[in-house]
Amino acid sequence: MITLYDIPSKLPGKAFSNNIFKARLAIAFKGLPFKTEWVEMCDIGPKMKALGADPTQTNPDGSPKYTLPVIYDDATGKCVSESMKIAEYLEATYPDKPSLFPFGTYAPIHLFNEYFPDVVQPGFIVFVSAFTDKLNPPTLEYIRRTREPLMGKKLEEMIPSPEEKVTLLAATKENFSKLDAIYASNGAGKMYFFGNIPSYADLILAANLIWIMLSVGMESNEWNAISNEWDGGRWGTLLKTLEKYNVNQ
Ligand SMILES: N[C@@H](CCC(=O)N[C@@H](CS)C(=O)NCC(=O)O)C(=O)O
Repeated sequence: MITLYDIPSKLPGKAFSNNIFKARLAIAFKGLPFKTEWVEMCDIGPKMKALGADPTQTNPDGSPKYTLPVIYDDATGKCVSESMKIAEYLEATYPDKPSLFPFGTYAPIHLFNEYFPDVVQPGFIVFVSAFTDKLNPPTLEYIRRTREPLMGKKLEEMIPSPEEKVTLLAATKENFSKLDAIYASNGAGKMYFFGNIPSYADLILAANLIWIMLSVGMESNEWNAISNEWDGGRWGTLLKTLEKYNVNQ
């Protein structure tokens, strides 16, 4: 059984992180049974170190930094850190399950993974700042402690004004339209990055759409616009076919 380490929030499904949704969707897409172990952000370092997970980044003081997602697979005894490495591990270890990298499409999917953060970048602060009141106190306190000194301001001061939000979302919409043209180049009716075949590229997109939906609120005008109006409803339609992989176990 695979254990997925994820950060809890006050939301009903607890999960909220875009990077961790990538791993959650990838495990479910493969059809593998798994369980979630919830780790508040302040506990990621000590818990992942004790588990023997690899760090993924470096702290400002030069020490190794641990991030989630991490998985532990008791069938192989392996611990894997970092969402793309997790997808590659699942593909290599479970080749007979539905393919995350159909026809060996590793390079284009790596490219997509590098490119995608630029698509959401203008709206990033809008989306992350909306989670502040949805986080559990230990995680919120950790974010304050680690981010406020770096940014030189309080979290509350990082929340964009309603006017700024409109501008940032308009810039995000423009980026999504460029991605829409890329998807549309496959031809009419072809929903996925590789045409009719879903892959990890689409899961990267779906993970971020779920994160955006939870951030702005499923019932909000923003989510209605993003899912039903932006790019002729492409993103909402795509998410409808992939949200079944947002499994909470
Ligand atoms: N490229 C990494 C990014 C992982 C990442 O930044 N994870 C965040 C949660 S979304 C984290 O664990 N942060 C811990 C921290 O900042 O201390 C991946 O995709 O796995």
